Amino acid sequence: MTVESTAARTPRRSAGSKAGATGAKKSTGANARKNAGTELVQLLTPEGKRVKNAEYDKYVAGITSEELRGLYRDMVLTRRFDAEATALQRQGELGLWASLLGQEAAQIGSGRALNDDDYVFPTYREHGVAWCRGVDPTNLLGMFRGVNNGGWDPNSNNFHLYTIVIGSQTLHATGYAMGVAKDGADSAVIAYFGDGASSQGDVAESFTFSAVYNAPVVFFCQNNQWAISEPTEKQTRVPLYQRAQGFGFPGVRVDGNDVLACLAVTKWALERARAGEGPTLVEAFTYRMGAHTTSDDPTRYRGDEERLAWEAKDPILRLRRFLEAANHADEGFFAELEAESEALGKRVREAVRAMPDPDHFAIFENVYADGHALVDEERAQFAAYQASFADVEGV
Ligand SMILES: Cc1ncc(C[n+]2csc(CCOP(=O)(O)OP(=O)(O)O)c2C)c(N)n1
Ligand SMILES: [Mg+2]
Repeated sequence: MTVESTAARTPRRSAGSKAGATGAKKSTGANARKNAGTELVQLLTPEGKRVKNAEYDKYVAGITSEELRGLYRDMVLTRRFDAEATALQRQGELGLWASLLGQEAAQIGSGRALNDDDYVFPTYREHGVAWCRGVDPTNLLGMFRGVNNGGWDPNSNNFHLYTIVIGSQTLHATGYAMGVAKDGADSAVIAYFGDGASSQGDVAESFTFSAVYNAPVVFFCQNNQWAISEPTEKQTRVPLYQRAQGFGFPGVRVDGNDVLACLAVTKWALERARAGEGPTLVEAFTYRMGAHTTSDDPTRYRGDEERLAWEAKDPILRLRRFLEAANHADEGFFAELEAESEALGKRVREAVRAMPDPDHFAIFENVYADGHALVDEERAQFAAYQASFADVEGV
């Protein structure tokens, strides 16, 4: 992250100027404090019924049928891609996969709230956000196949590389956001992390710095109830969104399986950031429907009842119910989407199988701008190691 990379952005609006792309009135600090007491922001019930919300309705007030269908399409295609990646791992085509199953609304809702010049710092599970940023899904798979160390250029889509070191991307996001503010740029930054990551020192440090420096960053915590096999009760004695209060900025808990609520709350938080009002913590209350990764077996530590209860709150099903009941989509739309999903699965499968193996020595490139004795030594050791296989084959 260079300071130059943020310098070209448009000038920052002053805190007193008119807020945000939606034209909605910006929230005041008093509103923010009021929100901190809200238990769960929900705009769509699990049955797909639209419920009114005095604070957040305005952020989705003008949404069209086409945009609603777009959110549905995003969630369905993301789920299809994710299912394909899980299958590819089972077939030995990927080394590992971290499924987002169940978290589609949290990711698509927040992802679609972003402007193009906002910057995203993801974990390793943000496949839906990547989709919203226009990162080709096949590019997400190279690292999981072990053929590259990333798979996309972060600056092409303002979507940073996946980060496996839990919580560390919140520090990167905070530093980047401080740079954005210093540049006077009119954009915001969003950092994704999990309930387990909330226990990391890096996250606490990010909260402190972003609050004190009024950094334009949204901390988007997907509380999917589990950190591998540890339940959220092992991370915190208070609801996670309430942590923000102690750092001096607002926190909100949103129904993470409600794509409309996630869109609205994230828009609100991003507008606060753009208007110079500093950080916000959004806790998207959701559920990891699958295993932590394909290396995990959740039947070892949680029962079926919990999963079944969350299945009834499925994010895709609830939007479908709403679309059908309110005549936003017809059968033709759902049938076309089904065909598009299958085509995506096929494209992903073929792309993964066609990925070339990397040059074994590429890992030694770009470590230093000029050569380095230690890297040269390691390269030579590695060459000898590779050659030892050739000997075995020759026997
Ligand atoms: C610093 C660090 N410690 C431990 C791990 C091992 N680890 C990988 S994922 C994970 C749990 C993360 O849980 P959470 O933050 O809730 O995110 P989720 O996987 O549920 O999306 C842990 C402990 C790691 N990758 N990095
Ligand atoms: Mg978690």
